[in-house]
Amino acid sequence: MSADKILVIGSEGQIGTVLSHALRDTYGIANVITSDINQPRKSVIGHFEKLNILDGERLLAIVRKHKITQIYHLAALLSAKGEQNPRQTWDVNMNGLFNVLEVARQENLDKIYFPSSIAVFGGQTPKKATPQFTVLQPETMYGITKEVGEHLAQYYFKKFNLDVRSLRYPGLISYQSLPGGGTTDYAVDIFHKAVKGESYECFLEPDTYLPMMYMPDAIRATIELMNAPLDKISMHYGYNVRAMSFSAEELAAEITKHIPKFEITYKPDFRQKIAESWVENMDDTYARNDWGWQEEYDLPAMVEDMIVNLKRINKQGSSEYDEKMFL
Ligand code: NAD
Ligand code: AKB
Repeated sequence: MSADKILVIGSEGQIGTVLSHALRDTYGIANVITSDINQPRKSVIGHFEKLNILDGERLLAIVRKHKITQIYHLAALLSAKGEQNPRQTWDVNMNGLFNVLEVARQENLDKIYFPSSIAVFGGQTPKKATPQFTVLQPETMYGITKEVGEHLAQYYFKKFNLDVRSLRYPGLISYQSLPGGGTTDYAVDIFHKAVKGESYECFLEPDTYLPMMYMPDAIRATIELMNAPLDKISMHYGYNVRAMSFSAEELAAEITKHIPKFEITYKPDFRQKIAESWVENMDDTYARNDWGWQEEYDLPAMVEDMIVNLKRINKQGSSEYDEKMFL
């Protein structure tokens, strides 16, 4: 493992802040280089490179400078932000991924991680126990870029032997970092209001079910997938991975077990239509059989952990990401 040198692209985002920390724990601070179009927060440790992923030459220079062997490519515009600027979403999500794959091919990198999403599914996809291989037909630009990205990942593996791996993440819930413009963001925002003793106005209908996952499970799934032997990886499309599914009213009910005065109201907006085009829960047999995926957090365990940690962070007087949050 000591020969691995990792570049995380999009390290300032919801996943990047937590994943970079976990990778540094595994590979050592000096072996994980973080990068983002935005400057890092002051408390981020380790080496950081400012990078717009659309600048392929700078990406190549960074890979050569640090002798990178693996890239975790997280930079993207998510579903809700993506619908506000579809063209930029295509550009960042597709050309950014293309730059990563091309540099990885030219420089003969060992492995690439590219996160896909439940956004690859569309209104024609079976909603329950959604199979790995099924009709996709995504209805957002974000989902379209994720579906094409999955095809590119499989293509680069077959054609160039580049080991690209991918997960179809559900909506991710974390206390360490805030989400960056998705449809599942309500399931994080709600906690920030609840622990402050405030009510929450939800932008989805009360009974819309979506697949969700707690960040510790998502980070573990990512690292387990990347560390699995190649002969256990039966495909380089995004693996379905399941942890929990709930509606906003079910989440609110679970929160009120800890914060009885918490109240939720509903004012659905354009994100409702996006959520309705996604699925309720996925069949993730391939992930379980191929590389042993098993979630740890269900809804009650996730809610309890979120509230405990957000209360602790609020008490420390810090609402922003900070290395201290991981202690
Ligand atoms: P985020 O929006 O929180 O973070 C994305 C990061 O990418 C940001 O720090 C942003 O500054 C950076 N970025 C944007 N444009 C860039 C560019 N041109 N060059 C370099 N950096 C750029 O997103 P996230 O939630 O951390 O998601 C990371 C990845 O995981 C994305 O590919 C997303 O599609 C995928 N994903 C996330 C979720 C989720 O619930 N968070 C679910 C499914 C898939
Ligand atoms: C979003 O809502 O856009 C993301 C995702 C599920 O990909 N959280």
